[in-house]
Amino acid sequence: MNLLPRPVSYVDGGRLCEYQGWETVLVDGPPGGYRLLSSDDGVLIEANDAAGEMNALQTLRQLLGAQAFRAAGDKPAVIPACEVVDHPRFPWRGVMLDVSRHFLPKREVLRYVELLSVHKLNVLHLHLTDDQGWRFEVKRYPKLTEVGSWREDSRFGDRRSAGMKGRPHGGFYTQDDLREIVEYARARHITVIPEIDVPGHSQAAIAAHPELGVHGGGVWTDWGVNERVLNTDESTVDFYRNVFDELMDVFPAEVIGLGGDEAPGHEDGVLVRAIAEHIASRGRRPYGWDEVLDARPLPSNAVVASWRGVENGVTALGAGHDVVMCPEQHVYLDYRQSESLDEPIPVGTVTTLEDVYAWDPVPEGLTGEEPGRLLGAQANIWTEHLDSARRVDYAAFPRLAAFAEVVWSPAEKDPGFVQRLREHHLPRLDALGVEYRPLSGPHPW
Ligand code: TNX
Repeated sequence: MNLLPRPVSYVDGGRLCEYQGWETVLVDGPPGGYRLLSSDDGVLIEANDAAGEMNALQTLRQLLGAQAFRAAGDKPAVIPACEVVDHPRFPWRGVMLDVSRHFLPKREVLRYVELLSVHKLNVLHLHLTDDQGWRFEVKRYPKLTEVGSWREDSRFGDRRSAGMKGRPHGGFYTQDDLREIVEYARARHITVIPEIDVPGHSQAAIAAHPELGVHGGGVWTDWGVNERVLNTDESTVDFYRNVFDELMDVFPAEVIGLGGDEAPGHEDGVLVRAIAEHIASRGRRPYGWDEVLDARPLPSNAVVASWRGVENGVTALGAGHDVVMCPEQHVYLDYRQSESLDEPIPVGTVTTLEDVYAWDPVPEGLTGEEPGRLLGAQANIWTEHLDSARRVDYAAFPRLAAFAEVVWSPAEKDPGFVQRLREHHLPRLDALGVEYRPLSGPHPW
């Protein structure tokens, strides 16, 4: 079976048939699901909805072979005669991309949207601001990007970049850029969820507008938890209400991220609660890292991302919130892939391809409606040490393929996963030009 993510059922007809296009009909069934039938009569897709058709087309592309992931050719293709019955396990199959620590040009973000689609992932969470860079054009406050989007890349933390001290790094997306990304993703049934991080990780904003902070200071050139956080003056809350209004104009997503993580001195949650209430008052759903539980009572429609293990997610489910699991122990794709000293980016704890694949997003002991409020999971790609698309590729793949199968396929694990990946999926990533980490070991950079 060469399909990845693995479908619910796959029946190989044992023959090949000529491929001459497909026909789609809509039928009832689980969201995102489909049935694909290929025979000498052609390819029939029974899709449960428009997303289901997109998922079926990605499977069809897999049946066409790795060359279908290069340019489209006009020579006749053959595909197996088969029946695929398939639907996703979770509605939220996400990736968080940190475009603040290192800016990724728009074309690379669009490329990532395409890669998500290939893997039947459907949420792209963009971490647009942090201490080290503000990437979202705000028309009302142009200094946020004029000042806040540039810094010296002076402490890389990577022994091989010692010679790069002091090089300028930066960039930002215009609102039109972001609308283009949203539309490109929408066409692939991927929702783009933006995040502006408050009240910690806000030094880039404070560099542009010192009155927002408890201390002044420039765009941060260090990594980690920063003591220079936002203050809770009414003028600061108003400033951010205006920023989030522009954000919600650009991003139609129901879910809007406000960060909330690692903010020393903000344990009372006053600022998070004020922004969460503002987002909810606009008919949207505030979304925060699990520290936002300190800001309770939150609007009841708030969604919580459980990153410090899954326990905070379980607490949030108990408090009635919807939850997305993204524990750092399992799905932080910035973390190193082996103990080898040759890994280019020796950060975090070792998280192998097999570790990602072995993870199950559903903790034991959930009761009542809790399993239904566990929306799914996301893999997080923090980019302190990933300063280019090639480095993001190396960190993300092939672990993201394992993650995609975890959130799509039934909970039972397939002992043949790595072999299937090697034989059938890596050739597709090659065809797509993805610079993944070889299974044989670290890449000699
Ligand atoms: C913790 S996860 C952070 C990020 C870092 C990451 C590094 C989270 C909500 N906060 O600011 O980039 O660790 O792995």
